[in-house]
Amino acid sequence: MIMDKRLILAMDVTDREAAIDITGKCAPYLDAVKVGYPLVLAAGVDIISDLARFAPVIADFKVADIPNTDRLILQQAYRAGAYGVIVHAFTGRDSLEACVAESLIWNRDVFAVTEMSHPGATDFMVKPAEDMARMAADCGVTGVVAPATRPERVKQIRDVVGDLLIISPGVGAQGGSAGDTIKAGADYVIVGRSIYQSDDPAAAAKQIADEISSVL
Ligand code: OMP
Repeated sequence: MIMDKRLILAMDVTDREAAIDITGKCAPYLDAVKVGYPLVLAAGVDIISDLARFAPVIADFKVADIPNTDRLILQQAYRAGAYGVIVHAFTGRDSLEACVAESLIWNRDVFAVTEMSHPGATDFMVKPAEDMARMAADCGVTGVVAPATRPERVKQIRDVVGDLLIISPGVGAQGGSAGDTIKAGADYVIVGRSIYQSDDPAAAAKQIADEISSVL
């Protein structure tokens, strides 16, 4: 990924044509587009290569299984054209190592979730988040996912992962601010609803990209 706009679109609309249309319109303001279960289950896995025409695709499959199953899932995601895959870290070192090994075979990216952005993440994920981030860095992931809803946690996770990429969801609809998240040390913010539910998604994407460039 070329770090330019520092913005990743979370494309969670479930209509194939709308997903393609919105991504195409927003593409000038994005570094990547993230697709997950909502869109892939609705539109089929080919949506990954369809969207890859506009921007590198991160497959958000939150992979969380035994090493062999993880490896098989990543194989299919990369084969479908994903540039990166999001996996969970809580499954432990052997699972994460299997994901990194598969990413290296394909020369693609893999991102590990540390602490999630929603309120419920504070039930179980806050305490081990820094240990998970440390383990993920040790295993050689491309980057980690950290919460834009808690910029102070982005900062703490930055201290743990050093130069690793941090991608941060939770901007806009979940209450986080793009500028604060970048200032806290994230490399990219991930934004979904604030862009794709807007009457003018391209203008919304541009506004966030402008906000980010104003704090750089
Ligand atoms: P909006 O809340 O609509 O901007 O979308 C956020 C996107 O980021 C969705 O696709 C979520 O599934 C995803 N996400 C989070 O919101 N929080 C997390 O902690 C992790 C993710 C993710 O892995 O992308």
